Amino acid sequence: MTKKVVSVQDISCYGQCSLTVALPILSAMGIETVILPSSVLSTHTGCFDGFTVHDLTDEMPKIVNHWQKERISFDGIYTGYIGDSRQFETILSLRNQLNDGGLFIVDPAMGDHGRLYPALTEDIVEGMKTIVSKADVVLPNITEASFLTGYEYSENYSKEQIEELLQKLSGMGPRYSVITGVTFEEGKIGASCYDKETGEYTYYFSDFVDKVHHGTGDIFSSVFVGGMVNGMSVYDSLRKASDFVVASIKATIGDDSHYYGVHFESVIPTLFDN
Ligand code: PXL
Repeated sequence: MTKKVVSVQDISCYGQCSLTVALPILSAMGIETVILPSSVLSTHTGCFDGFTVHDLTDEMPKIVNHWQKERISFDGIYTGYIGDSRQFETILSLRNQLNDGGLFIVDPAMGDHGRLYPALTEDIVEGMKTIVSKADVVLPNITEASFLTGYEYSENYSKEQIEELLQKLSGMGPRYSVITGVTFEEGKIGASCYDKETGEYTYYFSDFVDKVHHGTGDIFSSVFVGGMVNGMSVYDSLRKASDFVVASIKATIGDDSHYYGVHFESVIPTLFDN
């Protein structure tokens, strides 16, 4: 049966992140993808000045209420960038529409390199904690994990510190805590997962290629969500997501005009295989 996932995040019209990457990726993985846009921006806020923002906080509960009346339900709820803290309540009410065995997956897309994204404030961190506490899966990078847990941010975490951070996240609620952008040795980067039900840590590392690219967190999360909702193992979901990000970055090398995202389109066919 085709799985159905609703993704709650902004539409950055230009810039290859959030819904404009989640939609094609989840669809390519055979998942019916429903969207609940949280805002519409002219571009993402990562490397453009003067971006416009149209907030959709008031529209979101109306959309969810209509879906509730229509008895529409989901196999997954996947949240990303949230620009207004009033939206967390709507997300929690949407959670009632999750099918049995469905996954509530929170990518707390709030920042990178130790800082919050420019348009975000502390109340987003506080609100994000409320939905993380109800999530099955949380998918932060190291910056976001530090904001959520109160850990001091550092570029260099030891394996023990990452595992402590994973434990802290799982103590907030989720069964699966995944931290992305983890590196313990030069030239390798990957993701780590702690499953608090089995007590198991899972790692997947790839070669670090080129430089840090914007939008790769959203691409990783979209593929990981697709894998988990389709019933793949944690390891295979980490592998598929990491390999897809690396292939997308490789497809972008040499195109300096593409500073704001990665060319993931040409590697979409690799999503069709396990
Ligand atoms: O990629 C995360 C993201 C999503 N949405 C918006 C952003 C960013 C990162 O900068 O600005 C609007």
